Amino acid sequence: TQAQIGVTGLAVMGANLARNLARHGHTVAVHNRSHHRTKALIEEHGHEGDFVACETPEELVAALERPRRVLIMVKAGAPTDAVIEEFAPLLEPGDMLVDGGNAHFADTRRREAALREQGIHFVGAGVSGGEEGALLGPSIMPGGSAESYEALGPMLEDIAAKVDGVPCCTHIGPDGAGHFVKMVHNGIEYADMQLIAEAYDLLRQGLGRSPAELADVFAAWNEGELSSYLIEITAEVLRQVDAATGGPLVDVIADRAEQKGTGRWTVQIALDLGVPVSGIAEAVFARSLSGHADLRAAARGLPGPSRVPAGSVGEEFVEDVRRALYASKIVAYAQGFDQIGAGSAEYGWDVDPGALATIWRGGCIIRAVFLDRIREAYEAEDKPVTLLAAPYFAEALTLAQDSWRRVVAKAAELGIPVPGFSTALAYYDSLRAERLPAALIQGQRDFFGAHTYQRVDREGSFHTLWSGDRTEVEA
Ligand code: NBP
Repeated sequence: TQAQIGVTGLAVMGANLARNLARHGHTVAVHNRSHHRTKALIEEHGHEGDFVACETPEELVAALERPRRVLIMVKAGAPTDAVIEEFAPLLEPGDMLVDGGNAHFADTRRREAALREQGIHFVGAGVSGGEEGALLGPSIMPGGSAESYEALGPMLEDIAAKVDGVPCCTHIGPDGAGHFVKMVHNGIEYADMQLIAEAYDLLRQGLGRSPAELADVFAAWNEGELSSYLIEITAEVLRQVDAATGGPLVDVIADRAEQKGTGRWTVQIALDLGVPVSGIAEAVFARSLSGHADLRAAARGLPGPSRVPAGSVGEEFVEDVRRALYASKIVAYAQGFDQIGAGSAEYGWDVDPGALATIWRGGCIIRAVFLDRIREAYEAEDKPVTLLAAPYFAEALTLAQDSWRRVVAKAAELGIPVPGFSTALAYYDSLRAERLPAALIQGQRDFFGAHTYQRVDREGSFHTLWSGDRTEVEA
C-alpha cells in the first residue's frame, strides 16, 4: 500500500502527529534520523493505525503516493535545513514538503522561494497545542501556496481540533504567513501568561490568599468571560501540592521564567514593522528580568512602600483584578492582531483575522471563549481598525476601566510589579487621548537636531530658529 503522508522527525511532536494521522485512517510512512525512534513508535503504537516504517529518506519517499506529502517535525533551525537538503533531491515537481516546526517565518520564506524553483511546494505550518494537541487535535496554521492547501488541507483539517464542528485549521496565506501567525500566537501566549501571573501575585500579596484558595478563584473565573485553557491550567498548577515539602508546588518552583524564542521574535519583528505590541514586549522582558539573578540580588535591599494602609484591600479587589485582567487581555490580543495585520500588509499575505480567531478557538494554548468575540468583531461589516474600538470590546473596556485603574494604582501603592496590567492601561489611555505629549518630543527633536515638525493648523514642515531669533521658518 502507498502511504498518503510521510512524517520525518519522530520526537514527541512528530510521533504524536503521525499517530493522530493514523488514527484518522491515513496510512502514514514514518522516518527518523535515528531509527530507534521509528521502531519505538511502531512497537508502542503500531496497532493504532496503518504505519509504514522507513529506515531512510529514500524509503520514505518511495512509500508515498503522488503528489507526495512529507511532514518535517525536527528541531527548528539548522536541523530543518539539513532535512530539506536530504529530501528535496528525492522529490518531484508538485510534491509537498511541510515544516511543522517552530521555524522563523523569514527562514520559511527563504526555503519556500528556493524550493519553488524546483517546483516543490514548501509549506511552513505553525502547529500549536503541545504534545497533547498534536495527538488529540492541534490548531494548525499552514502557509504556502493555495494549490498545496488543496492537496494538504483536508488531511490537516481532519486531524485538527474542532470547535462547533469547525476545524482549527485554515490556509493562512503564502510562504511564511503560517509561521508568522504562529509566532504572534506565541507572543500573545506570553502576554496572556504574564497577565494571569500578575493577577495571581496581586491576590496573593494584596489579599494574602493561599495558592489553594486562588485555585478556586481561577476555577470560578474559568466559568465566565475569561474561560480559557490558560486560566484552567492556572487553577491546576496553583492547587498542586509538592510531595517533598507538603506545601504548594508553586512555592518551591524557582521564579525564573524561561523562553525558547518565539516571544522574542514577535517583539523583534514588531519593532521592525513599527507595531506597538507593548503587552507582549513587557511579557518577554518580565521573563528576562526574572532570570537576572545578579540584578535582583543587587536590588533586593531597596525599600518598598514605607506605609501601606492596613485593610486597604478588601474582598471587592478580587472582582477588580478579574476585570483588570480581562481588559489587559483585550489589549494584548488587539496588539497581536495589529501585528498580524501589519505583517500581512508588508508581505502581501492577505491574512483573514476572523479566520485566524476561528482556528485559535480550539487546540492551541491560547484557546479561549473570548476568541469567538474576536471572530465576530472581524466578521462584522464594519471591520475594526483596532479591536479595542469594536463594539463588544469597547463595552467590555468601559465596564472594566474603573477596576483596571484601581488595580494598577493599588499595585503601585503596595509595591507589587504589574508591568502587563500597567502597560495595557497606558496603551488604552494613549490611544484614546485627544493629544499626546509626542508634540513636545517633536519640539525637542527640532531644538537639538533641526528635525522639523508639522503643525495642526497648516500643511508643511516647520523649524524654529532655536539658536537664532526663535522665529519659525518653513523647512
Ligand atoms: P525536537 O525539537 O526536540 O527535535 C528532535 C527531533 O529532531 C528528533 O527527531 C531528531 O532526530 C531530529 N533532528 C535533529 Br535535533 N537534528 C536533525 C538532523 N540534523 N537531521 C535529522 N533530524 C534531526 O522535537 P519536538 O519537541 O518533537 O519538536 C519538533 C518541532 O515542533 C520543533 O520545531 C518544535 O519547536 C516544534 N514544536 C514543538 C512543540 C512542543 O510542545 N514540544 C509545540 C509546537 C511546535 P534524532 O532522534 O535522530 O535525534
